[in-house]
Amino acid sequence: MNANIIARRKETLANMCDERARMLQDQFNKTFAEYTARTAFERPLTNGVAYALKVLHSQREEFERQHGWKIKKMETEDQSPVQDDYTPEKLDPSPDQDEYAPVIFSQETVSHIVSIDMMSGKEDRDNILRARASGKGVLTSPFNLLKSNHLGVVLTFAVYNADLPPNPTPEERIEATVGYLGASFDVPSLVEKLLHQLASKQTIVVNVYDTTNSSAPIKMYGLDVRGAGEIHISNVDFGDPLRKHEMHCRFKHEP
Ligand code: WA2
Repeated sequence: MNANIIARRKETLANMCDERARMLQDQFNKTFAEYTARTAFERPLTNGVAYALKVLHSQREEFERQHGWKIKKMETEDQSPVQDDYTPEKLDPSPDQDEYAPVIFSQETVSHIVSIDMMSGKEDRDNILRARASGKGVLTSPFNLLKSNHLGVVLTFAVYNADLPPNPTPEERIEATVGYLGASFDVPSLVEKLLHQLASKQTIVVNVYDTTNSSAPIKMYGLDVRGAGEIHISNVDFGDPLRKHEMHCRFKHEP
């Protein structure tokens, strides 16, 4: 055979193989979306779950070829005020970085984050770095979630390969990391839903704060409360020892 024919055969094989690999991959994504939808009742307070892959810069080209899309950069709030036509296709490709964390699987409810590099958003990035070095579930501070633009938090767990040694050091954890499983929580709607289940809505005013930085608490839920009146503060433990939260309650009417 002449060199031309050999080259053509090689290209045809590559295209056929890529097509089949992508079909299998799409099937897997569909399975993730269906499974997470079916089990959504077990996570009543979450917006949606997604899985992002650890991709080193040296792997980017091969990754993008295999998936048939480019790794996108997350738009910050000022670049994208609430817009309904938000689609990954309209986002810019991520500039070169040492590594990326593109979302490859998602629950339907957060399908708008597929292909976005989660390391390009400050809160998501901090979570990813802390989750993989610690092996613990970690929580972000409250920030405006993509698309909904509601205040929320993200919970992240790192996924490791089988090479993770027993009693690993943070470096060994980082090395053995393959991806990140995360869930987003829309705080206003979840607290609202919860409080509605209690019969006391007319009686008390509830506020929830992130008090991790005690001199600069961040309000996560509730309207500004004017006037004094007796206040009770309850601690709320969301499972990340690095984050502190409080619920502040008051009666609406003085006795
Ligand atoms: N999920 C949903 N909406 C978001 C968001 C997010 N992160 N970040 C900003 N808006 C796949 O930690 C890995 C989910 C990130 C996980």
